[in-house]
Amino acid sequence: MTTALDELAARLPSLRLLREPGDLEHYGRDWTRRWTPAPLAIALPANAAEVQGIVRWANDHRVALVPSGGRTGLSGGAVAAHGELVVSLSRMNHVVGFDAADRTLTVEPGMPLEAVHAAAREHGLIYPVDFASRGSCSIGGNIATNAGGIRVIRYGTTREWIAGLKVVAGNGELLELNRSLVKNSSGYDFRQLVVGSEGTLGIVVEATLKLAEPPPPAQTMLLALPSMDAVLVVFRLFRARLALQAFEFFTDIALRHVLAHGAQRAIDGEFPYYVVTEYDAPDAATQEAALTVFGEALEAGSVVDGVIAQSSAQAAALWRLREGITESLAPHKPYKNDVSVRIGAVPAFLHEMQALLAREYPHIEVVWFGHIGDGNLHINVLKPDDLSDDAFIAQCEHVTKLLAGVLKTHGGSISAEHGIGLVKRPYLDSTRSAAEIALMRGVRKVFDPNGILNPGKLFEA
Ligand code: 2HG
Ligand code: ZN
Repeated sequence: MTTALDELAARLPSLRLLREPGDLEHYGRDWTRRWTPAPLAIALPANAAEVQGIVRWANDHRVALVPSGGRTGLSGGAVAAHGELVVSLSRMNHVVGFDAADRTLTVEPGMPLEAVHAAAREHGLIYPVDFASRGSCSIGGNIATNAGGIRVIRYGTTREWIAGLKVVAGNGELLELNRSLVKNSSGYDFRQLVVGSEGTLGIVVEATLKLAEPPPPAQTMLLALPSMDAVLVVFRLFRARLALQAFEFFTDIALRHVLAHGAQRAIDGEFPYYVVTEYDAPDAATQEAALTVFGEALEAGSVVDGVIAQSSAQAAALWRLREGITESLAPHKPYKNDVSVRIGAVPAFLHEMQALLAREYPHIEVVWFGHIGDGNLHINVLKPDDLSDDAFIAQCEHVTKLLAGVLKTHGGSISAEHGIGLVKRPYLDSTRSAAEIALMRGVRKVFDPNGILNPGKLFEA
């Protein structure tokens, strides 16, 4: 009997297909680790024509597709647990071109973020979106989730750096979105609709990225702080007086895990909160200004200790305290919340959220960290050894429902930068109105009439 997969192989004879159990396991999951991978097979297209062929085949046979990048996602957006064909873009990982006049870099979607950074630097420019999984995540996945990271405070999210996209829509059409134009007032901007669509509208086969001038030389500072209120006070002070590139906070519990994972302590003593901040400091005057601001914070009691990196190796060691958190928590099977509110709403939201977490997780370790300058907090709840996986997730989902309610009253979002995927799907309506969700579903129907692209992600299939 000829299977649908045999027919795909016959249609696209040079398409690489993997069917070994080890490959199904590897490509069927992302960093969530909650679902058991069970894809039909893995396709590794080499070009846009093969992607188009796969999408047309999937429509003919009504086979669901899961677009797949570096699978570093934290919301289950790249999980294939129901016989889907995983479309891994990992072989489409080349630079297509650089345009000096436009200051754009055109790349294939499977390129790791770190390789994009390196390619931009070859031209004396930067691609400024950056975060800890840079070595493993892919630019296509960054686009699918509108990834943010540690420099949003200066540069914004992925969305702001996309000049144009080539996308194979769910109906098999190859779309060239925005043609990398700076100005284009000709109707709906489908490029921006695809950014953050989590693989439910189309598969990105090429992206033209905007590049920027490198920032001035920076200094990296680690601060120890007495309270969450102090973190907010210091943020306001530093933002007013320094040209911030990053302002990231974490708690003592996060620090304990990173240190246990091999990072080096940079400040002696125990403090409840820490901040890693980076700011432009190209000359003696700006470095002096930073010291003055630090001194003022110290005198006011909003900072208790601090250290300024004296070399790039020291700066990297300070960054490791922040960037190593996710990896250090992974063995504890964390349940992750990734929430945001407007910067102005942070203090009120924090107080309500702190009370909620203390009440609902009395005997459970909860680790906070994140991009406080963007109004974005990561809350990782660690599974106690004596609780089963299912009981733990049930408890976390109960609390997330309450948290979603708090977010709704503060006008926030249940997913700041990780995407909705499978994990946040039940809470989408805390961030989007019923009218918006209905429109989202309608848009999906137009792009993907048969619902073959990443069904079940974002909303129920
Ligand atoms: C980060 O900011 C990432 O490091 C991961 O968004 C956050 O592990 C997390 O919850
Ligand atoms: Zn983050």
